[in-house]
Amino acid sequence: MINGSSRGHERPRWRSRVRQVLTTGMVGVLAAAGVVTMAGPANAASTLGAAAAEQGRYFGTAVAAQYLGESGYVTTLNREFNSVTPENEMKWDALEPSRNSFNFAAADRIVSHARAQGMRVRGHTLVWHSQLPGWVGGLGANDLRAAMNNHINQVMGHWRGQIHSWDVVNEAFVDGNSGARRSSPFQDRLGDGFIEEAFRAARAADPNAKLCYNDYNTDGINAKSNAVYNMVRDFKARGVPIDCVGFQSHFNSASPVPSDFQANLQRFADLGVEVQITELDIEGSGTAQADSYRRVVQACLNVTRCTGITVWGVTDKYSWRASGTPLLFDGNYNKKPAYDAVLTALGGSSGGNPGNPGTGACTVTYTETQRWGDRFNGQVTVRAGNAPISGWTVTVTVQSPQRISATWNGTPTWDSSGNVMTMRPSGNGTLAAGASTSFGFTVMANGNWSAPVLGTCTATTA
Ligand code: 9MR
Repeated sequence: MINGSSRGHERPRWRSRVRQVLTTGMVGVLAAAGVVTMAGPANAASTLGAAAAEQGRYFGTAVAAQYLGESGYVTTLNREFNSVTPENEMKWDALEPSRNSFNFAAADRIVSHARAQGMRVRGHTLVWHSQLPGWVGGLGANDLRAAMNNHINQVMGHWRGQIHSWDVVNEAFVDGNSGARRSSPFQDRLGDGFIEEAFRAARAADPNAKLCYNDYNTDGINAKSNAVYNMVRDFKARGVPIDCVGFQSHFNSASPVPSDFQANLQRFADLGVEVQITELDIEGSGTAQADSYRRVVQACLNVTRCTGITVWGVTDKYSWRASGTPLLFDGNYNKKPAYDAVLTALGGSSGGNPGNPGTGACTVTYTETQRWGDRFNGQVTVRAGNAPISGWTVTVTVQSPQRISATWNGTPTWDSSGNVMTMRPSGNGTLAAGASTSFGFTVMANGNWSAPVLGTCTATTA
């Protein structure tokens, strides 16, 4: 039996009808009346790539060719991701170690693997001050211009038609408050115009690839992102070919997800370019890390032109942050709380790890069970881990102007914004090891059909 409870001032007249539908199974009647019935638990996307695809996005990872022989790595890569970025194999030092002598082998292995799996490829990166072979820095202006254009032509030509987006120019601005260009052979010899020149050469070399400018510490609104913004606005005004801006999104405690992350993505999108989150990783662990990941995913989903997210590696053990744990899978390819947060934010639903979580823990999965013209019903399933629990707490966050207007099978409390509902059991919260229970709620969409965001399940033990 469903225990209805609703927010006092918003008790909806139709709530009893929802209860009736749920208790008497009149879904067919609603469907005949033109009501959309959403996928049930069995159909919810259970991988990052599939869940992102249902949101019209891709979900990618950086890949290093040397791990393609490791079964845990490849299994996880193939199962979860539908876009890859070669982590180092398409950089100048890897591809053109001496002038006009190209070595595509390692990058080709990644591209072949991706294409065989139906994954997209992001090209990274054509013109960058780092991982640049010494010979480039020794060239005079005319030679350097010729070498840059040749590098772009040869590299893009090699994979023409196979790369969905290219980071044409990477990290060309300094950190800090000046908004100035970073010193590099390109900047120092060719001046500010090198970026525009690179983009024009890139458009000619592979007209179907999206051409991106990519940088870090540009994730919030600050002097550096303002400088990039002004450049992109100028490019758009003058018809310089640029299609996308990449936000690397390397976060840690000193550089957390900025509060204006979404606003920053949106202002770039409003210039008429795609925005992509290109190298996401977030230092930390547990709930705090999961919450940060969730915010990043939600920000992307809230920006129509945010077309995809790439995390900077499959597993913590191969992260460029040598002693860090910034990714979605641990060193044994177990899904971390951050994984569950991302999948849930994408509207997917995880089967969880067999044998995981451990003693005293619980997991949550979300499913949209029904949709009407103005609202949808969500169901959250709470499952105990390997040990019994005596109670549980889960937060459900909706995006304003969405409102939760009814709940059942749980006792809700609310934060002051009214967007965050904390749900606890309505009666005895005991769950045996591996057992599950569900609660439900109705969200008035008010035009926003984003899935609510679940917090990590917190268990209490007797
Ligand atoms: O993850 C990459 C690491 O393996 C390399 O040693 C490093 C060398 O510069 O580059 C790392 O990737 C960087 C990316 O290409 C550009 N943005 C910053 C990334 C992390 O440093």
